[in-house]
Amino acid sequence: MKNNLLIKTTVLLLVLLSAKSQAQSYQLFWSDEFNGTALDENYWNYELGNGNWGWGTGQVDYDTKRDTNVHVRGGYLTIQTLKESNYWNTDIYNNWKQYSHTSGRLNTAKKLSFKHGKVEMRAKVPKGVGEGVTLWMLPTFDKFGGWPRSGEIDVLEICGAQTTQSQGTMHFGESGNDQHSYAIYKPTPTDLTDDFHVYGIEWTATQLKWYIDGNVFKTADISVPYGTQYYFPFNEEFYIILSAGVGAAMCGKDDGAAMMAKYIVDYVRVYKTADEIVTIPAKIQAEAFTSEKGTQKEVCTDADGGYDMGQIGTGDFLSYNLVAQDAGLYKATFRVAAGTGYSGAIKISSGGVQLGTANVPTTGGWQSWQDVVLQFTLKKGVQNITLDFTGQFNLNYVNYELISTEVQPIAVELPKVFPNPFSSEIHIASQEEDATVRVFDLSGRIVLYESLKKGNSVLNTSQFSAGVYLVQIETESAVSTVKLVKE
Ligand SMILES: [Ca+2]
Ligand SMILES: [Ca+2]
Repeated sequence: MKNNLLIKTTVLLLVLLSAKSQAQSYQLFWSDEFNGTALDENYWNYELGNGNWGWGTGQVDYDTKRDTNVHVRGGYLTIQTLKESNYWNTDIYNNWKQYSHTSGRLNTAKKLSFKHGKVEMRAKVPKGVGEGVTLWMLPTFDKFGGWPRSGEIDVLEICGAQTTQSQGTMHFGESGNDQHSYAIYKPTPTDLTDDFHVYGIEWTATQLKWYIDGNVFKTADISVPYGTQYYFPFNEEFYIILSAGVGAAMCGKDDGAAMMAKYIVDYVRVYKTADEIVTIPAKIQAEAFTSEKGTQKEVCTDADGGYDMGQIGTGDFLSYNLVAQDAGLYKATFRVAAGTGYSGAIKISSGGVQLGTANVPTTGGWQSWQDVVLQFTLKKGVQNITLDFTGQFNLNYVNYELISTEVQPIAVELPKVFPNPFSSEIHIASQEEDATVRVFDLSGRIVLYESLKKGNSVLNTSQFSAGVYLVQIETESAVSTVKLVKE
């Protein structure tokens, strides 16, 4: 008995210790405390209108960005549903006036996507027949196809007529054959509208866990197939949606009472485990992506060894969820290789904003590595970096260096340099007004120096001897270097 108790105690202690160390390993990845005076559109998008059949749920409200429907004040985000008295007039330029209700709907698509972590929102939800408020998540890239194939995670769904409960759900399955699994939390006798509560989800590679005020009410193992046929699509990037509305099939019609319901959000926070938060400046290996399309990891024989991402083709992409420690001007060095006759380009964007395009030259071999450089500014904090590819080449890593914490204008498209190999001429197509070109031979000697105007320029290279040259083009916003071969 005594030994048994000791074992039980030890096991319990180990469980507690491991739970504690897990809890401790989370760090804040991103948060909006709503302390400003306007919605932070670096991370939030307004979704306007009524969507297709009331955003797919039968909601009757028109979502606007009017201050009366969505505002940030006094440390809170408020989304307010309003019953409109003067709707259905003929003012086609104010579309919301054709709807009986207005409300708000926000998402973080392309701006704050992430894979795994904890999402927590402290909010006070509204009462009101027909009202419905949600915090939910959709996949950024629909990797497995349209809804519900690529999944949906509903952190909270609360109907204004039934505010003693919240529902947590996950959707997956086949088109036209939605599979879902849900649980309802009833903090009886508490009415959720009485006070603020913390609504959260913990999301790992193997598990989804829903909780309110720390009370877990649903746990789903997403590491095994659901039933005998459905694989869970949740190991990809998702983004957050916050919405309030009226008349969704789930919450019913409004009862005619004047609606002044307020969905008041104190904060939304995203935590990740320390090892899943990747900060820049740093060298980011191509294979450390969070989502990808069409590429394949392969052994790399470049100086740093490891792996590269190969099989890159037009339309493919790699995405990374990084955190910039400072705002400022960054230099990105893309380590690329392209076999003879192959080349391409990398369009880099962050938060949906295009930062620039780096041209990838032929390097003469799929493991013959070269640097291609691009400069651009980044804001401080979470970066949803996407590398969109054209052409065919391999990528080993991207080295992000902070050049200056002074904010610079965002780079425009880099000049194009061709052909490669060249003989008596090099052509340069530049989108910027003033640029200088320096051509170096392999000993580092400048063999040509010219200023360029916007448009197409031709450099006479007939006097160059055969061999390898570096063509460096400096514009106001960027310095790019490509390696060319004279035949
Ligand atoms: Ca707040
Ligand atoms: Ca690599």
